[in-house]
Amino acid sequence: MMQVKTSQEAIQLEDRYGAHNYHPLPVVLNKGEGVFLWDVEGKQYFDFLSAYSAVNQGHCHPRILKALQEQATKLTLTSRAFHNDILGVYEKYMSDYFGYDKVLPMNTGVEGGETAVKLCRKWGYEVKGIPDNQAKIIFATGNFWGRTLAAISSSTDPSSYEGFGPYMSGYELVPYNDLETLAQKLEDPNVAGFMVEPIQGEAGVVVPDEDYLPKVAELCKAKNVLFIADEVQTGIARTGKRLACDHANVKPDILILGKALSGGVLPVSAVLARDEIMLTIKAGEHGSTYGGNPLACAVAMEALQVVKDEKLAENAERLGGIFRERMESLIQKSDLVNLVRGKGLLNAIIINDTEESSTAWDICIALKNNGLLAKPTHGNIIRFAPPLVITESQLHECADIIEKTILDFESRF
Ligand code: IF1
Repeated sequence: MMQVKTSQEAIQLEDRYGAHNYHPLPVVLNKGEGVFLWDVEGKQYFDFLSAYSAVNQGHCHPRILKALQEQATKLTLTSRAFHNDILGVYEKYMSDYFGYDKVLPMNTGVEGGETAVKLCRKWGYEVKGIPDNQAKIIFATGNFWGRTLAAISSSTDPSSYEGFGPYMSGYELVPYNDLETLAQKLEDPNVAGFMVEPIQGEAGVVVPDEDYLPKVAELCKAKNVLFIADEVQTGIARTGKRLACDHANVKPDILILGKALSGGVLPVSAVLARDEIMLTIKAGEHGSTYGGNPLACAVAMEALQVVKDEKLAENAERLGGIFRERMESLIQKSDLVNLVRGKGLLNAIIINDTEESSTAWDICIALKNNGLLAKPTHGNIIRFAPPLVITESQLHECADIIEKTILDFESRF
């Protein structure tokens, strides 16, 4: 097999033979361990993106790799045409861990979202009694739940939806964190569900008011509408609790998980719901070749056990507070940073420049040169999301790098 010798060579190969559907930071990685990544030339970095919160347990976690390796020598895939000896064990583990009657296993986060939308519509027709093909699902502006046509049909970000129409019908939009508009939309008897991120990731780590999620749950219950929480990015301890919804003590009717459900080892997603909702989908009405495969089951159970055993939610809660304090003190010293926001170890800083400016990107290049990898989301916002296994001293070391980089950057202009 061909081996690249330099970063340059790897980038050239991707440019020539790969679709140009991403614009990555100019760094070529070939090793990951815990909070660290190394590039082809051997330079070490702190990972402050965690593959968009898929590597909460740290890169190549030994326990998760061991679970993968052991299962891989026994049985990797049966498809759902037959039973196997680990799927039921996994389904019970997930139902107990998150407190739902049943789980529908899928692979990517967006397949989880698609599954939630199909369950919600089916429940709308069979349980709520919405006339056929009239079911509506409400989404919040600024949402991001993936790249399929059903997902981009709810998007308000032109870079997600432009050029891919026509779009899915039966969707309605309300402003995020706006209860009044949501209450108005819920008056429509054909509304089956409201799908929302407890904290909007791609929109730039937008944290809603304290009372938003509790009121969403209350309004949905009052109008017999399903509250669907997309915890693909905020779940699995990222925001300092098992789920971001746990901060608000609310339990969504449908819960969507992905990313760190597998600790960054292979794509695993899941949708959880009570029987009244889950059993509206009958045999042969939904599924996926790899959904719930034995490897995914083994890896996901170990990935979730690691979250519990290593108290990753508690660590994220504690260190997230310290990180935001460090950023607040940077804001005092810098005209370039306006604001820090987030929960647990899902945070972002807002750069004092226009969305169109390259400032945030240029700062991320400078951070890379100083040994820390992060990437802007939406122009002038830089997301900081390290693996939840980071230690307090490593966190301070990273905050030092961020502070030094931004103050040096500022002094140059
Ligand atoms: C890209 C964003 C983050 C997600 C939420 C579902 C999905 C995602 C809340 C779909 C996926 C990823 C997708 C990736 C970049 C990244 C991302 F910038 F795109 F929006 F994290 F914020 N729900 N987010 O964040 O999960 O199908 O990807 O497994 O597409 O560029 P997926």
